[in-house]
Amino acid sequence: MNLLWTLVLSLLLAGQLGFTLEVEEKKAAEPEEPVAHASKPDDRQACHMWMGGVPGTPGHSGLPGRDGRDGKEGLNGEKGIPGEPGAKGEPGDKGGDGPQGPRGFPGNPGLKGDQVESALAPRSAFSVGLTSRVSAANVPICFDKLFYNEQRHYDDAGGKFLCAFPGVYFFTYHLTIYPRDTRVSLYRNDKAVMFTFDQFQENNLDQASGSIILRLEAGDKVWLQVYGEEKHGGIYADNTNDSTFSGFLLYPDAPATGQRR
Ligand SMILES: *[C@@H]1O[C@H](CO)[C@@H](O)[C@H](O)[C@H]1NC(C)=O
Ligand SMILES: [Ca+2]
Repeated sequence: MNLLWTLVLSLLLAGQLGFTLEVEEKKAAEPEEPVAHASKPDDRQACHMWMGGVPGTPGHSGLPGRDGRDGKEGLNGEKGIPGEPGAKGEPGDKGGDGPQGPRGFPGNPGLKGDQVESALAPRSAFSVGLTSRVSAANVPICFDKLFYNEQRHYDDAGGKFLCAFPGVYFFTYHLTIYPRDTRVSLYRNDKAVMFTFDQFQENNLDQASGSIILRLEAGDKVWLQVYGEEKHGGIYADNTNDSTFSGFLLYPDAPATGQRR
């Protein structure tokens, strides 16, 4: 290969040399031509005069050269146009619970409560009467006409008042007496504590009455009954003549009140 290249180059060099010599001869032969022409040979003219050789076949491509050295770092370019905002991202996961905050200040005092003592105070009262005459002795008189018995502390079937709240109680009775003498007692737990006696006047109507204040314990019982013989039972009642028995809690004992506060 090298040999071939050397041959080609030699041929070209020889051609050039011949051409130069030819020009020198022309100069001498034609001195009237401008000098400028002499220094710059006319190729076309030369081609006309020369018998050019057959162009050589193009050489094969050489091997690729080695990579050049890295160039110097260029200057910073101009600042680019800001890009458009990206799409909104999806919400992230919920975070965990934070630490407990500090203790708050004490609140303001509450408003004063309503007066409820009267609503919570124990209540006990009854007022009853007879619907018919009573003559049986030594048994509780059963008052079956109820004027008031809201707490049902008076047992209208047994005729006895049952104390629910310990305290001081007031009892009173107003009896119509007809047609015989009457002895009546107020009992507390199977013991007569008060006696009333009426002597009946012929062709008349009598009244017998009594009142008492007693301290009672829860469970105590109070009632009226005729004492003595049946002939002493003249407690009377009809549509227009009543015989009544009433009682109520005057005031409860302090402990009972305290329990309900
Ligand atoms: C009861 O009282 C009325 C008057 O209101 C009288 O007419 C009647 O006779 C009385 N009952 C008895 C048994 O006396
Ligand atoms: Ca009398």
